[in-house]
Order: sequence, then structure tokens, then C-alpha cells
Amino acid sequence: MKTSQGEIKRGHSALSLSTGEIGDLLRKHELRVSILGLGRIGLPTAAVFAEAGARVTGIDVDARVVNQTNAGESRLTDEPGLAPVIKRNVKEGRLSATLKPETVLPDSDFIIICVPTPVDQTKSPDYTAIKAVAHTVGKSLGRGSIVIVESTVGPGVVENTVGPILESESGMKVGVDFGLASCPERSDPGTIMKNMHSVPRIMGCSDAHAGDLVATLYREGLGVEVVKVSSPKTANAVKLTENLFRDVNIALANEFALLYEKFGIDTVEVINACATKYNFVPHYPGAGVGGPCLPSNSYYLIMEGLKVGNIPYLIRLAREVNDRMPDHMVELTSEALNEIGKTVSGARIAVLGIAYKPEVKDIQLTPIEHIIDRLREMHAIVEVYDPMFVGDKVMGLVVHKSVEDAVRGANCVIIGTAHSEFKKIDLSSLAKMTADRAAIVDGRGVFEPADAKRAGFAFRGVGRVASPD
Ligand code: SAJ
Repeated sequence: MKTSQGEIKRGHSALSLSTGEIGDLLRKHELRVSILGLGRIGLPTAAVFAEAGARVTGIDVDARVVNQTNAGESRLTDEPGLAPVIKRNVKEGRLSATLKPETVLPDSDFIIICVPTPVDQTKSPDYTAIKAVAHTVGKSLGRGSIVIVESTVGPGVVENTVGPILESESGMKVGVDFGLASCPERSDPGTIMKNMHSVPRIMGCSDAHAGDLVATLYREGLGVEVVKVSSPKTANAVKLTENLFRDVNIALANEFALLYEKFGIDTVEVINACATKYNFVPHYPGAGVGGPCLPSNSYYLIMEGLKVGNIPYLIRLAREVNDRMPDHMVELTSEALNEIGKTVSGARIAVLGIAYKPEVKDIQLTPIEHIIDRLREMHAIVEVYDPMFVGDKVMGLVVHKSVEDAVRGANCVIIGTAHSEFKKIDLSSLAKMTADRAAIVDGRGVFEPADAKRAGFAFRGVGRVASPD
């Protein structure tokens, strides 16, 4: 329904819609979607729903993000395909952003929460942001709206924390006056726009009809399969299970690596050979596990386990194994330098790659930060290069503009991130740039040990066979 001013006033309550009307309203640009949190997940989510025809308003507390979005720009420069979608939809009036949730939430059909849920220093989940957002939404919640939590939280947090806050602030009842669902984000930073249209979504809602409407929103809006599960807590359990499966298996690969190094066995060779078996899921050893997801997701489950007196063992031990890998990298660096008659103290060490994973401009909980800190404490002279951070000042260091600038005269080169650029490095050329006899410590399986040794480097790699033969 359009008012005389052309502004759409919600002439319907989302809960009163039939699933068949969702597609119609999308095509008529009359479905109103609000996204809380315009970060790595929220901004692409806002963009793709606007592209699907919804009238989307992004809500954030950061004026820079709001202004950038309204200018049709995106600070997520490492998400291919995102910028043009934002630009087009802002220009066509389907995407905007605001600092004032109260101006849009009352008229929103769907309200999608995409705020961060980090863990604090004590490894406890910090739900401050999502609780604050729940209060904000509750205060402006319109009857019939449907709230969707995409943020990763422990099983039960949506039902037992978010829901009661929404009810107390709004005076309304979940499942009666408004809907509440979990549809955890499932995107891989760096390929989010592709994932948004390809990765099936897991959705759990306490109310069947609201759940059907949410499933239809994602199916029609994103064109993805939606797997409906029996409750929000089940959806959150799925998200954590898939991420903790990954963290535990990476830890297992790291445990093999710590062992096979001592046996003179190449762990990467072993894992690649295992991967020829139909039911083996390959994971690889490395310098450590970083990013906004894996290092923290385990603690959401542990926190909920604590509440019921069941503290998981394996996922906690896996975190300990993975968290030990940066220190292992420092040990490997010391060993490699000793092989060429040097010590860490006084050595020039070039760290190639600080991002937590390849091709993303993101150092959240990157294990490389701990490695750099330790090496500097040991009085090494550390230089860094990362193609995603050229010229930036991070971890107290200015990122060089090239591999050559960082490695010139270095006694040791550390590979911290498997950026595709590093896989193209010619090792004999590298040997001419570094100091006379230098070392390589490969934290991400970028080089073959034999190639590094052939180029004259003292070589160590996580899980790899050390030089000399
Ligand atoms: N890592 C290893 N060995 C491996 C794989 C990864 O050491 O075999 C390290 C990476 O270097 C990185 C960390 O683990 O430091 C995390 O890697 P990741 O590939 O899991 O990257 P994330 O954290 O961006 O994971 C996200 C997750 N997506 C969501 O939570 C929605 C994860 O579930 C996905 O599996 C992953 O993207 C993906 O690859 O799609």
C-alpha cells in the first residue's frame, strides 16, 4: 500500500501474510526488512534482500557505516560482488541505513539481527550487543513483525534471552503477537555474496507459521534451500556443530603434525593420501586457528554446558591444541634460525601474511599476532607484508608494499597466511632477496620442503619434514 507521499506504510502484519504473498510483496517492493548490524554479515544480507526487491533499512550504531551505506559504498573491500549491489540498490531507493531504529522498526515485516557475539578475555561469550539490540527492537517492535537472529549464539539463547527481552520491552508475546526465529549466518568471509545464493540455510522457529514465512523469505529472497529444524535452539546447535566439527578436526590435524614432525613424516602428504578414502574429510595443520567464528564458537556451547553441569571435553581440548600452534611456530622459527647459526634475538624476520585466512582483509583473532608479539619479545626485528593490508599500520608495524620490501636482507621468512600471491613466489628469487643463508618457516603448507631446501633455505613447516634431510 503506498501513501500519498509514495512512502510505504506497512498495510499488513507479516504474521498475517500467507507464504504466497511474500514473493508478491518482494516483487512490488512492499516487503520491509530491517537489518541490525551492518558488518561482515549484515551488510551483504541487506544488499541481497534489497536486490531481491525488499525495501531494506540497515541499522547500525556507527555513523560512518550508515553514511557510507547511504552513499552507496562499502568498507568490505574484500567481498567480491558486494559493492555494485549496494550502489545499485541505494540508487534505486531499496537500500538505506539509519542510526535511528525507532524510525523503521515499527513498520518492519522482518527484523534480522546480525550483530557480533565475540568471547571476552575469560573465554565467556559476550552477548552484550545482542542483548542491547533485543532491547532496542523490543522498544519499537510492531505487532505482527518477525524477528530473525542470524548472529551465532549458544543453543537456547534466542528462546531464553532474546525472546524474554523482546516480550518485556514490547509487552507482546512471542508466537502470538510477533515471530522469533533463528537463521544462523553460514557465509565464508571472502566469498559471502556467492554463499548467500548457494549455501542452504538452517532455520528454526517456535511458531510454525512464522517459520514458514521466514523460510519463504530466504527461499524467495536469496534463492537458497532452507532446511527447517524444530526450534531456534536446534538451528543454533546446527551452526555450532558444523563449526566445532571443523575446529576439532583442525586440532586433530595439528596433533598429527606435532607428532609426525618428530617422525620425519610429512603430515600434508599423509592427509592428502587419506583424502583418497571416501569418508575422510581433510583438514590441514597450520599456524593456528583465527577468525570471528572458530576460535570463539566452542565457548558458546561450553557456556551452555556449564549451565547443565556437562562441560564438553573434546571441544575444549581442541581449542587448547589449536591455541598452541602459534607458539609451535615460534619454536620452529628458533630451530630454523639455529640451523643457520642464528638466534631469534637480533634476527631480521619477515612475516608474509597476517590475515586469519587467505584473501580476506581481516585479522580478527589471527594467530599471527601472537607469533609477531612473541618474536618481538625475543628481540627479533620483524617486518610484515600482507597484500590485503599494504601501507596499513597493524600490530604496531607498517605493512610493506611488497614481498621484496619485507624480505630484503631477512634471516628468516615466515608464511602466516596462504594468500594466493605467496604460492607464486619463486624460491630461488626469494633466496637472492634474503640474507646470504636464510630460513623459511611455513605455517600454511604453501611451499614444498624439497623446493625450499633446493633453493638453499633452512626449512621448517608445521607438520612438514625439517631440513636438512
Ligand atoms: N584452518 C586451518 N586448517 C584447516 C582449515 C582452516 O588451520 O584445515 C584455519 C584457517 O587458517 C583460519 C581458521 O582455521 O585461521 C578458520 O578457517 P575457516 O576456513 O574455518 O574460516 P572462517 O573462520 O572464515 O570460517 C567460516 C565459517 N563460516 C561460518 O561460520 C558461517 C566456517 O563454518 C566455514 O566452514 C568457513 O567459513 C568456510 O570455509 O566456508
